[in-house]
Amino acid sequence: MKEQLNAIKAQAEAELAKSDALDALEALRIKYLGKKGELTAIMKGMGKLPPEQRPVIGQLANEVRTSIESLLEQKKQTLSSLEKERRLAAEAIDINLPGKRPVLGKKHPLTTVLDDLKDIFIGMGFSIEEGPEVELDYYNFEALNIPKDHPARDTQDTFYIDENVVLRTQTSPVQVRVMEKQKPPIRVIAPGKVFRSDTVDATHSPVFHQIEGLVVDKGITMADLKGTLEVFVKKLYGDDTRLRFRPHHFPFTEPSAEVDISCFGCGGKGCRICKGEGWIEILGCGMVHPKVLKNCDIDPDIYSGFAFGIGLERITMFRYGIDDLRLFFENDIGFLKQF
Ligand code: 2NM
Repeated sequence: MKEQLNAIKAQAEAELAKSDALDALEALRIKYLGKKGELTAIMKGMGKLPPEQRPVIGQLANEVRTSIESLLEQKKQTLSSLEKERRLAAEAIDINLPGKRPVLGKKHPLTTVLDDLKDIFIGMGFSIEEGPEVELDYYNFEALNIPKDHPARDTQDTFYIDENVVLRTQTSPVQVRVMEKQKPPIRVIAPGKVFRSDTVDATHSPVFHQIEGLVVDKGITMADLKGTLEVFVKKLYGDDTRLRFRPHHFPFTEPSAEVDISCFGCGGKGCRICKGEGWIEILGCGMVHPKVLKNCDIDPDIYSGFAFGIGLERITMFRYGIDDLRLFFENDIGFLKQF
């Protein structure tokens, strides 16, 4: 029996040494140590031994068992770590490969210019106000001293939702809402989309953007209007830019003016950009009409104010030398990538 046990030990050692996978290892464990295994069979046969041999063989059998167990455990550790290394090698990521660059979008040119404009006016103490694009007739027209028979109300010019609701044709209704809820001093700009029933061409679109400004306080004069616009224009187009105020008419301001700036293309000599004029029209403005103040419950005998309106597409076209307004709305990546 002693020889048998030693033979089992030697055989187990040899087979374990050759074993190279975890499932093969498990098969060996069953073969030698399992219930029907070779060692178990010997242990079971111990009862037939003469009594004096039993402890000797018993001890040897236990030693063989322990030795095989510890060999199995060692081998299991080795194979597990080999397997882990193999898996790590197979799953390895080559960090030398160039990554995929995320495609970064860009600001739309209209947004860039609007952001510049906001910065300039915020720097002068203005705050930014927004309001509804679908607006009551009252705020879009009536409160702004544009009566029922005014040509601006023609269905040719305005998108009507119903008799009392329109798509706003300017952002002045935002100013009216501000004057209703907030008493002077008021210093706000209202940027946003406006809508007119126009046919699309290089300089017209039924949807475009305006920035309107409003200042109301005691003692506000045309000089404040001119000073504010001069600072704004010089910050946007450069310190050499000159301004020219031409008398004009708006129903909501009195007096009213249109403002031209000296052409940034030629400095005033006349060129293709200014069509030989030397001047370029960039905005409309005026002193808020007393009736408009009264409509908002602001006393025109105590307070006065100025307002102005700037077309965002127009000043953006001048800034970048864009000659067709439709480019802003076509989402042509080739166009948008240039800014
Ligand atoms: C313009 C030109 C002149 C204007 C007037 C007002 C309000 F609400 F205070 F009466 N807001 N904006 C205004 C004045 C707008 O756009 C060319």
